Amino acid sequence: MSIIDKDNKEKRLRIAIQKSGRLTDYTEKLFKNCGIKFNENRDHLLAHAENLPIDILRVRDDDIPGLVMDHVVDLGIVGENVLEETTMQRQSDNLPTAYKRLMQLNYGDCRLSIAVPNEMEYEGLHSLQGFKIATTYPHLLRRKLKEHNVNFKSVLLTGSVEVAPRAGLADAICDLVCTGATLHANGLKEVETIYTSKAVLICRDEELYPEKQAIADLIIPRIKGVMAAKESKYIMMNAPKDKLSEIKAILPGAENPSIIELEGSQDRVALHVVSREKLFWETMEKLKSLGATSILVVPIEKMLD
Ligand code: PRT
Ligand code: ZN
Repeated sequence: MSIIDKDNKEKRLRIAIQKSGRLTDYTEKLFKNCGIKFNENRDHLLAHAENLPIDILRVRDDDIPGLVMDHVVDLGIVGENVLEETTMQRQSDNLPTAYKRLMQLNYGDCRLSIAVPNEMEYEGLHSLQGFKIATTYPHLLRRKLKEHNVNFKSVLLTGSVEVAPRAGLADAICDLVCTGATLHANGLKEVETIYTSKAVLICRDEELYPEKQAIADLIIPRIKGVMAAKESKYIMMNAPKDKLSEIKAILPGAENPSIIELEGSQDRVALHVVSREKLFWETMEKLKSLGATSILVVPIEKMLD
């Protein structure tokens, strides 16, 4: 019997996530915050959620788009870079490429960039004419260079791309960058960003069985709620009544703050507000200069509008 039997196939929502890598901790934390309880042992390919009809399939990130496009799983979380590259690869292989993009998530940020040795004089994409470029993303690279009529040869590497120029395998590389430290450590400089990426939640492009749709309808708003909460803060302070309008004007997203009387005080009140934007130190300092005291900025765990 397959690890996923027929009954499960129709009734339990299947979600593919990265087994072990840069997206895994964030994804597992997201699921926990959404109230999905599951076995955290990453050696288990399939984890059944304990409290909801959800099965989590742990796989390599590169396999996630195909699992969704082939309808093996219902939802998947993957980097946009992998999704886009795999889509183009599958198009050239005449494989199905349909999927629904449900939402971008707020982790997995990176960019796909071209980098060349530090000593090279780089004057624009035409400087790459005739180059050998090592990459794991040949389709994204080709799409960009084709737009600029640059001919090149791609050298496909699935790991350690950054050592290719030094090893004499290529003249330049096209790889994911986050802080830039890896490029720096390998004597390379970033010269062009060709794609920016975050993790995304995708769904198979087909109607789900009603039981599964009901679970999806339950957890998708929860995921949105966790995302929104992460960006939001609960701000509290005590403030002079005669400065309230000035204070409200500088508070991000403070259209409807709660104003609460302070016992024993005629001229000061407490102000509470949910802000969907970041509150910068500079704003807090301005609030203080307007007479606000006890300014507290508290993270929000969950939010349902
Ligand atoms: O085993 P599996 O195939 O599942 O994992 P993987 O090794 O292919 O992927 P993994 O875990 O490295 O990355 C998963 C996803 O995280 C990527 O597809 C991106 O969407 C996203 N992501 C975010 C990154 C980075 N940041 C990142 N910095 N993926 C890779 N890197 C690598 C990059 O390739 C380079 O080697 O980190 C290095 C550069 O980092 P900096 O900080 O030195 O610039
Ligand atoms: Zn991978």
